[in-house]
Amino acid sequence: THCILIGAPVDSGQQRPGCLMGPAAYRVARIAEVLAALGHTVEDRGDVVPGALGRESCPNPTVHSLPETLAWTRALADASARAMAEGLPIFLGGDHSLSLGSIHGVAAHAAAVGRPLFVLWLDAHSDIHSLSSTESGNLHGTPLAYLAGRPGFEPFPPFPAPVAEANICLFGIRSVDPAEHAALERSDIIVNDMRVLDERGFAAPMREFLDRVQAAGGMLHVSLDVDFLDPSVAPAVGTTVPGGATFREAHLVCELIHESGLMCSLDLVELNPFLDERGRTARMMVDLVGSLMGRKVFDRPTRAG
Ligand code: DIR
Ligand code: MN
Ligand code: MN
Ligand code: MN
Repeated sequence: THCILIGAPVDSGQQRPGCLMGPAAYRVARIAEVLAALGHTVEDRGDVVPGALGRESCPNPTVHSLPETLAWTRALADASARAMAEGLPIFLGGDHSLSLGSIHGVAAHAAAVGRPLFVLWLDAHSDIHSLSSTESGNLHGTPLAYLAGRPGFEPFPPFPAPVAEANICLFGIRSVDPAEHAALERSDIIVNDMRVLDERGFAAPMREFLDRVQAAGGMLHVSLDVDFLDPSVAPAVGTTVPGGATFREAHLVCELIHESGLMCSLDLVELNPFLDERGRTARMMVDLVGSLMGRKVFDRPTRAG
């Protein structure tokens, strides 16, 4: 596979500084070398630079940094659509608002080639607020509503080819705001929250979803939020939530995705290296990328320290 690394040092979607160091941390954790060692070709396109800021606003006064997030969305959508034509883009975030742009470009490409797009959301949160429903004003909590083509995104460019809600799978969620709960209740989005995964395990629900993508001849975008993981294995994120995926559960999910051969694009989001313990979370994420791209946990060399 031709892997295209795209740095997305976005931090306008939340309010804790540090996410803009994410792309550098992934490079220091040797993401390119890990991919190359698995036999992939790797092209690092450096960091995306957003264009000039506009003066957009919206009626909800809690929403902040809207012009910044719009500038990122436009620039990332562009970079994403171009990369999709040439390989498998891996977006190095940056907070989760980067997915407003990355998936915009992925969806445009999927529509152009006439294949249905499926989205797997590995996260503690459901990120399905609109600009009007968000209470925090943090736009990293909105990309799922945008890509589903839901209303309430007025200053944003219209989403090119909204993803059918039955093609969206939330996996690992355990923190859902009341407005998000209401939105999910009247939707066809597949919700594998932690309660479901505790009862059924991780493998069966993941296989069910991957089988649906396969049966539809679909393309799969994977959006991996650091807080999908339990804070004990991935502390470097601004919004830790206890009770997340363990090391083994997360690698299992990644190996199943790899074995399906369906993944066309990947977001790595919410890493905040300023909160990390000597690069531990960055290395954990790079290890998961290794599993997503063909490494087996049993093949991993033991790592001292
Ligand atoms: C919360 C937290 N639902 C919000 N969201 C996220 O601010 O809307 N935290 N995505 O990572
Ligand atoms: Mn942003
Ligand atoms: Mn998220
Ligand atoms: Mn999250």
